[in-house]
Amino acid sequence: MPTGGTDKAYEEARARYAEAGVDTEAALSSLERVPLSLHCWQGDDVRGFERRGATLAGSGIQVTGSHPGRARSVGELRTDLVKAFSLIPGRHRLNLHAMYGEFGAGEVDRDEIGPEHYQGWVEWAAEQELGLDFNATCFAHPKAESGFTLSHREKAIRSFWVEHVKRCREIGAFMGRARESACVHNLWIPDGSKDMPVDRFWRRAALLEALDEIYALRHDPRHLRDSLESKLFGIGSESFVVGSHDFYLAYALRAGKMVCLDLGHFHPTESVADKVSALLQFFEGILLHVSRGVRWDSDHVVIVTDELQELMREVIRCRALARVHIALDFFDAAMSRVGAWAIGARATLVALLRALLEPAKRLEEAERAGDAFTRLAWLEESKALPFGDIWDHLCMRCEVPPGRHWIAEVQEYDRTIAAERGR
Ligand code: RNT
Ligand code: ZN
Repeated sequence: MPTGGTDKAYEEARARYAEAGVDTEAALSSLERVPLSLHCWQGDDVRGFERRGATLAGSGIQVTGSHPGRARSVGELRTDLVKAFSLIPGRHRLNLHAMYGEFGAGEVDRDEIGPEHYQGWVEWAAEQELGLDFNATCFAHPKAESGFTLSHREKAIRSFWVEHVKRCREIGAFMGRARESACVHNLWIPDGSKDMPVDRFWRRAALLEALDEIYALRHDPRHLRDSLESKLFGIGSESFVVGSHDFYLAYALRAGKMVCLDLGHFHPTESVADKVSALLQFFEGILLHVSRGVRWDSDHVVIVTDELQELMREVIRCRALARVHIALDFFDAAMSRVGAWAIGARATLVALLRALLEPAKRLEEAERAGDAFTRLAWLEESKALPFGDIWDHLCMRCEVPPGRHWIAEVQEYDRTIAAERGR
């Protein structure tokens, strides 16, 4: 193992934090227990393993870039995931989409899938000691190309998607039972339109009816937790999205479900961080899709932005680590797929660790005393604490490359993969 941070550097950093009233050991052991749900779809540019082959037409999402080496089979995807996990400190989860089942030689349509198609993933996850999360795939399918699924005008198409999502919940429950860890099943649908519709009401009534049908079957919460993901707009759904934040917020509260907050799905000046303390007054749990919006794209590779930092601070300040499920959601075909996973997951953990290392006591005391100067001064002062040495120590404790060493590992892996797989 290459050395980036040394024990001496850690001890010095630990003393600096202690002067600010921060216990770095406590922060590290909290962080080590946080599972991130790593999204399988970064590994193959959201293509999946269906025979038909997916196109993202009508889905409102798009993958751009032509860097070689995307995973073309379940075997390649697993190899890449093992590499990615070896670069991310801690024990994590894998987030699968329905289109990533193992369907054998024949064509299995979305309304025909069952637990048997995910048995291989469950076995692999057991070997790798990973929890599993799951998502219905209501896009990249001929019956989704109009841009509508659960709120489609035709009853037969709505029923097709209702059946798909019901089966996905059943598969999720199967995964949760098998892995003895509740599977989060998240539902995102692309439904929306490019131009202003005149009948928004009908679409939302249709979606409501479909959701009631989907969630009529209650699964054991020890196996399955449901969440619903809203969006503000997508490519081709600029004027209207059926599943808006208001719609799902009201639905989830009534139905006892979670909402999923995707960082790329809100107005650019709207603070997702600010929603955490509001929603946790009413919801037992929430799901985060950690992503990065840039202009019209909601899925750039995650980096440590102020927005991400603020979100993680709120999770920690609300003492809500046990109630907030943290999943990643981005896709980029312009760089090493494994490298993108590593950047995004490490950035999320960096933001979390920084939040855990906040001089919380000093800040809270100052705030309670009405001392605005001391509060702001400590927020600024904490920026200069030697964070890098604590992070490196964590990486070494978890036996993943610290410092800059992970970059060379990705470069080396990428060269080998590119040579083997090509474009
Ligand atoms: C799309 C949503 C959704 C997808 C994945 C593939 O805007 O964010 O979560 O990215 O389901
Ligand atoms: Zn998302």
